[in-house]
Amino acid sequence: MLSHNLLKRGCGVMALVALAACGNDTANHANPTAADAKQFLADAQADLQQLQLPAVQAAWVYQNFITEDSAALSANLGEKLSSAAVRYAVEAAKFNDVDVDPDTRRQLELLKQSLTLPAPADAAKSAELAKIGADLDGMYGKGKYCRDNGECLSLPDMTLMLANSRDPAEQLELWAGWREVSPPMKELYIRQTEIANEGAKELGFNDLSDLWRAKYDMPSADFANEVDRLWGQVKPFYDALHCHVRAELGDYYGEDIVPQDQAIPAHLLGNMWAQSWGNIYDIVKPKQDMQVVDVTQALKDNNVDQLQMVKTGEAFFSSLGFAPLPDTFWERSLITKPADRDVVCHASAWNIDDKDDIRIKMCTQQTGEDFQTVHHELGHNYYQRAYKDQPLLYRGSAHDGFHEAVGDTIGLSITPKYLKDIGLIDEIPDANNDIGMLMQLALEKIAFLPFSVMVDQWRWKVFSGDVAPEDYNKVWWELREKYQGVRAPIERPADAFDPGAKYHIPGNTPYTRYFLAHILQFQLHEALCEIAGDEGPINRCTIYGNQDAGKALNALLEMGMSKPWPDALDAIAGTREMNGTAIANYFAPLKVWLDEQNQGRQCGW
Ligand code: X8Z
Ligand code: ZN
Repeated sequence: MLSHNLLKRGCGVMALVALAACGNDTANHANPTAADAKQFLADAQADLQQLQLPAVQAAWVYQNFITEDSAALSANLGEKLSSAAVRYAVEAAKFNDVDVDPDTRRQLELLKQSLTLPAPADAAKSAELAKIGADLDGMYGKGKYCRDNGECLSLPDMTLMLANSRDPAEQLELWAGWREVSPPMKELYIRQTEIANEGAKELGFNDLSDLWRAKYDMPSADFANEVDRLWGQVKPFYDALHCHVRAELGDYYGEDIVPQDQAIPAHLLGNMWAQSWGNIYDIVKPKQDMQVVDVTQALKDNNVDQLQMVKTGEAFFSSLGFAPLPDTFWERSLITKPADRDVVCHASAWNIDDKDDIRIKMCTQQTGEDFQTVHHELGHNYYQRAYKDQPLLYRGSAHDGFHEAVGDTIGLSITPKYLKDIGLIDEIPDANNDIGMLMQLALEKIAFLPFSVMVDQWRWKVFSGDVAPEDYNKVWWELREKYQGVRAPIERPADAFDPGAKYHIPGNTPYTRYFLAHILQFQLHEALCEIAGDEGPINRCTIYGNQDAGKALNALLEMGMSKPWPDALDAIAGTREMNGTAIANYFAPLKVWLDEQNQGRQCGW
C-alpha cells in the first residue's frame, strides 16, 4: 500500500477542524502570493500527514483482520483523510494564476492528482464512497469457493491447484468457482464509479479516467497514446508466444478443447486470470532437453521457508548497500496466511508512518512465483524508505510504474549464477539451455503485457461512461479477447461481474502501472547491468553484490516524485523515454526460436 494509494478513501469532522485551523490564512486573500502558496502547501502537508497515520493503521488492521468493526474504522479514518485531501486539492486552484517557483507549482499539481478515488464535497456521498471501498475490499478478501462436497477453498488454495492441475474439468471448476465471489460487487462498483466521477469533476477533471491518466507528466490524452505506442512495440512478441502456446496446448489437451483458430480458453494457462503463464512451462517448453532451474524445487530442497524467502530478499538489497530492514518489519509484517481469520491475501507493501515502520502483508507460499513476489514487495518498501525525507507530496515514485518496477528489476537478477552464489543450486546450466530459461521468463513477463494493458482499457471506458453497466462483462471479455487472445471457457451467466474477480478492480488499484513496470524493469535491468560492468548476455546478468548499481538505484529511489519521471529515468538509464526495445532485446533469441516453431502454424485469433 503506497501512501498515495491511501489517499483513495474517505472524509470527516477532524479534517474540517484542521482545515479551519490552518487553511484560513490564505483562504481569504483576494490576491494570493507565492509566499501564500508555499504556506498553504506546508500547512496542507502537515495536516494530511497527521490524518494519514491513523488511516493507514486502520487500513492495516482491517486488511489483517476483516470484521464489520475494522471495516467501519478503516472507512471512517480513510474518509477523513480523503475528504481533507480533496478540499486541499480544490483550494490549490486559487494559486493557478500566481507566479510560483517550479517546485511549488509541481506540488500544487500533485495535490490535485494525488487521489485515486476522490470524494465529492457532499458529506453523505463521501461517507458512502468510503464505505463502498471498504466493503469491496472485504468482499474480495473474504472470498472463497465452496465445492459441492462442502469443502471451501481460499484464493491461495486455488492458485496452487490451478498452477499444478492438468485436468480441464478441475481447472474449469476452479476458474468458474472463483468468479462466484464477484456478482454481488457489481452494484457497489456502479455506485462507486458514479460518486468518484462526481469527485473527479469537482477537481476539474472530465471524469475519473481523465484523473487516472493525468498522473504521468503529460496531458491525459497523450498518455493513452503512449500506452498504445508501447503496446505496439511489444505486440509482435506476444503474438508469437501466443501462437506457440496455443499450438502446444492444442497438442496437449486436444484441438477440440483448444481450437487452433480461436482465442485460448482462459482456464488452461495455469493462472486464475491467465495473466502470466509460467506454470505451464512443462507443456510449452522446447522439445530438446533443457536444464532450467526450478526455483520452487530449490526452495523446498533447501528448506527455505517463507520467512527465509523474505530474509533472502532482504539480503539481496543489503548486498547492494541498502540498510537492513528494521526490527519492526519482522515483528509486524504478515508473511504467511493465518489459519483462524479472514485477511486480504493479495500481496502488498506498507509504509505506515513515513519513517521506518515498513511492512509487507503476504500469504506467501513456498514457490518460485512467490519468491519473485517477495522481491516485488520489498522493492516497494525500499522505495518508501528511500523517499521518506521528501515532502509528503513527493513521497511516491517517479510515476506509479516505477514503484512496481523496482522489486521486479531485482527479480531479474535472480539468475542461476546468483542462486548458485547463495547456495540454492549446485550448478549453473550452460548457454545451451538459455532458450528454456527465456521461455520460462517470457511466460511470466511477455504473457503479462496485454493483460496489464486491457484492465485499464476497460476501466477507462467504464469511468468515462463509454460502457454502460449492462455491458460491463461483455466488454471485459471483448477486451480480453482483443488484447490477450483469451476467452471465457464457458458462457458467462447474466449476472457475472468477472472484472470483480481480479483484486485490483474491487481494490481500485490502477493497473496500467504494471504494464509500464514490465517495460521499465528491462530498461532498468539493462542500465544497472551496464553500471555493474556486466558484459555477458543480459539474461545472465545479476547485479547481486554490486554497490555501484546499488548507488544508482538508491539515487532513483531517493528522488521520490520530486522531478518529472523523464528526469528520473534519464538519471539512471540515460534516456527520457520508456521503450519496449529493452524487453525485446532481452528475449531476442527466444523470438527467433518462436518464429521458427511457428512456421506453418496458423497464428492469430
Ligand atoms: O498486484 C501486484 C502486486 C502488488 S502491487 C502483488 N501485482 C500485479 C498482480 O498481481 O496482478 C504484481 C504483478 C501484477
Ligand atoms: Zn506492487
